[in-house]
Amino acid sequence: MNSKELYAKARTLMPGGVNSPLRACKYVNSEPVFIRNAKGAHLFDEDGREYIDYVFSWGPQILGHQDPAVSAAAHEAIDLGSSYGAPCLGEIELAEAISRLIPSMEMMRMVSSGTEATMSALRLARGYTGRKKFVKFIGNYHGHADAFLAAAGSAAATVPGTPGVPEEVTAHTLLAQYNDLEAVKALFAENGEDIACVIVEPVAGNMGLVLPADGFLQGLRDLCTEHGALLIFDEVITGFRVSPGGAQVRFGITPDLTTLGKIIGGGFPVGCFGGKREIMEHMAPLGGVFQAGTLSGNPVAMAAGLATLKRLAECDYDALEARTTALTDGLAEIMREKGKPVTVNRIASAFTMYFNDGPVTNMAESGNSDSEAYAAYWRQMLAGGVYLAPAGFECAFTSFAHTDEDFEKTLEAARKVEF
Ligand code: KE4
Repeated sequence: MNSKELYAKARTLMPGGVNSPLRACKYVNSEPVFIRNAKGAHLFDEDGREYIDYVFSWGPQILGHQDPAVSAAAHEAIDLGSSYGAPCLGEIELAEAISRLIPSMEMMRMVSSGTEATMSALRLARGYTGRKKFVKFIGNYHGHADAFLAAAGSAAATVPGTPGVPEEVTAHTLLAQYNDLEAVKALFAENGEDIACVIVEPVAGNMGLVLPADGFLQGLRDLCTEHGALLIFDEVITGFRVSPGGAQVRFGITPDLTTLGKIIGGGFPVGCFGGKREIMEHMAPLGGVFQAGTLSGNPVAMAAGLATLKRLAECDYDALEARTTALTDGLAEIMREKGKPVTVNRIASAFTMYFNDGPVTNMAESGNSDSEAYAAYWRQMLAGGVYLAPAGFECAFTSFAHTDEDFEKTLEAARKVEF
């Protein structure tokens, strides 16, 4: 069956025919293509078409698809068994590797998704401080646990309100605009010692990419320290993406807890939360804060994650950042030559090109983008063999597998876009 036929069948079995809303391509008024396989920086769909990928499974595949070392590690692991439900060496090896790269993570726990990581980190912050309230930022997305579904980003941004989330749950969720430190100060002034934590994407990736303003992250650090609240960096996207040690190493800010996902699984389901030993020791079975998971620390996923981090240690992040800057400068110039105002926000190998005069420093400014122009751009780039995020409020990613030829073909496809 071709993608159209597969999509029709999928819609009879799964809501919207997908297992995650973004994949339905509603934002770009399109139907999804069904991917048969992937290799390097390329995807191949069920209709025999080939695409240059800039989604990479929403971030995990920074090395490109089927990196030989990662695939070999997964094959080797699965030949030993797929899941034990008991401690295994791989959990120690991946935790050690993460702790070496992100020193603030003295102790950690593996889970199976970013949602589990952030949900558990919030519970830990509440259990550790004995406080209920917490601060998140409008347009930040921390997965779909109830408490976070207030003014969330990513696909949640397209769902007005969120049926099924009782207001009693989000009553403790305090909101501020991203980069608005004064608003956070006001929340602490009003709620002071009732705030358990501030959770933030240190580089926002779910309202499109938005960089932290100078002093914003340090300001959050200082406010949390002053009021005895925990600072949680949600590095599910930025971890090992914006530097080999994530955003906290790149910006030199130390959070109390960090959440990870995506890249650390090497394409397999892995999430992780961790931080100061003294805080983490409040987790069961040592402490009273409960969390558990059947497939946590899965040996195959651990092996793929470890192989990924080992391979990343050989990669030149600065070179990829320079190549990504050149690509995005080229895309922006082409759009401007077509009369379309665009703003590019970027860091390392992540970027968003907004159809917007800019600047884009928060969700309100991100929302001022021309979504119709993005949808037209997305559809024509897809027809031109380029697979971009099917939503204007997501990041696009380059990888260590992209070639100069891939980037040149991408620019060529952009030159053919008409509005
Ligand atoms: P998962 O539960 O999807 O593994 O992770 C949730 C999550 C937590 N924190 C951040 C900063 C995230 O970006 C995410 C998930 N990201 C979205 C896309 N931006 C996943 C893709 C999807 O929802 O289909």
